[in-house]
Amino acid sequence: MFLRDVLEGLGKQQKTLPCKYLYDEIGSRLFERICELDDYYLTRTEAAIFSDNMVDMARQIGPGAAIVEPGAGNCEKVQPLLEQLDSPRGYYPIDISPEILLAARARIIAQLPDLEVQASVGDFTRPEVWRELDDLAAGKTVLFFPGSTIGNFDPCQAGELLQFFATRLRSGDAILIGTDLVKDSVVLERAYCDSEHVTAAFNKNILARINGELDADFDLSLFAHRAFYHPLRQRVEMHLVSLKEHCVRIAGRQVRFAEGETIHTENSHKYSVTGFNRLLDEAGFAPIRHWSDLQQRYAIHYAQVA
Ligand code: AVJ
Repeated sequence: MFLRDVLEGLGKQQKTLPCKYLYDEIGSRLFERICELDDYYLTRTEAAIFSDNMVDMARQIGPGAAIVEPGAGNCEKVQPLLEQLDSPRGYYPIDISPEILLAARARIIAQLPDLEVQASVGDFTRPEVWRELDDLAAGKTVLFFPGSTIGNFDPCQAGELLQFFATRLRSGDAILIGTDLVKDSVVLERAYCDSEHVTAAFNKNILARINGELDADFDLSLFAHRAFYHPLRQRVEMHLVSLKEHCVRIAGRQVRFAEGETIHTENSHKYSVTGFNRLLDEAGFAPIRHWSDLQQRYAIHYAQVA
């Protein structure tokens, strides 16, 4: 529950907020704008890897596959794949934002009228939303998990999530998953601290959301966006820094902020190809191959349930 998660996160020594709450309708739209920024190379690079290798990927997946997409959002990335695949069985997007998901579903149905499309609204890390997909007709299922979404989870949780995915699948089923690669910290930090301040607005929106939904009085002008690469943890951390000592009221409770104290709002983990293959392997997916860009900024992995 939102209130419980917020109070729990802000009650910790290092204050945190679960990053999934960044993605309400406004947050999801801000994130779409981030994806179009020059500084945010991830989306563009991934799209280029897909378009350069789509025929190859469709051949690797083979005919009659069902595509399940956890965290599908606007479902735009999957479209070229669905068009390239040999007679796909169906497309099953899952997302927590019903507005964006249902609009996307209508668009896909209009563009690919012969394809079965069934959208599930919910948190894809919870078993409930997968129950509706339990009886997908026999045949190969491929999880489509682009966008480096897996990077939001720390490696331990990421391994657990992949394992959770693997147990939802049958032998021979597969995952097509995008990961941002470890690289120069200047390039990484520019991607999360963009010159147009869209990421700052995206980060602060979580406070606006708490104000709107939980009867709180965060003053957004008292917080600054901060993002930095942590080389040992191999992740970009996103924080909101309190600019002075003050108190915030949330649903009748007081939360105190010291000057310079931060709320840790998101992690974006980076992997090497070998590091990610190890994670896949430990989770029950045999890594088959990967595609990357010339600059080795980003990788798309294909792995199969043993
Ligand atoms: C949606 C998790 C892939 O980590 O790059 C982008 C989220 N946060 N800018 C990422 C994000 C700030 C994004 N992912």
